[in-house]
Amino acid sequence: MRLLAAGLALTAVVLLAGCGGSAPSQPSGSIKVTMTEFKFDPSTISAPSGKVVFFLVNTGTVSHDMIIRDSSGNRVSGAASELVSAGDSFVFTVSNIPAGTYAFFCDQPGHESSGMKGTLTVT
Ligand SMILES: [Cu+2]
Repeated sequence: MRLLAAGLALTAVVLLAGCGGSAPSQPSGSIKVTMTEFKFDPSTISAPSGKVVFFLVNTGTVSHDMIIRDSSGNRVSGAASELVSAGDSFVFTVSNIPAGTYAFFCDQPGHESSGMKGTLTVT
């Protein structure tokens, strides 16, 4: 009985480890953006208005995110990604963005001022 419990616990650990390693693959039609310390690549992005899907890939060593601001400096509603851990990727969908010029940046302390920002042109 004790052996069975140990076996089940081991199975659970293996299953959890398997889950942690499954990063999403890039959705078709998405815009791949690589995040490192401290930049986005590319930092100049163009996209058609409406639904825009970013595929964020963090190849750095600390967590990063991506927030979109309009030309007035206000954050665009629904345009903030989750925090993406080092080595992880995240599918960041902005459901309805109007044409215009936007800025994007990483909201982690000090990252934007260190250069982690870019320009998004929506046409
Ligand atoms: Cu960052």
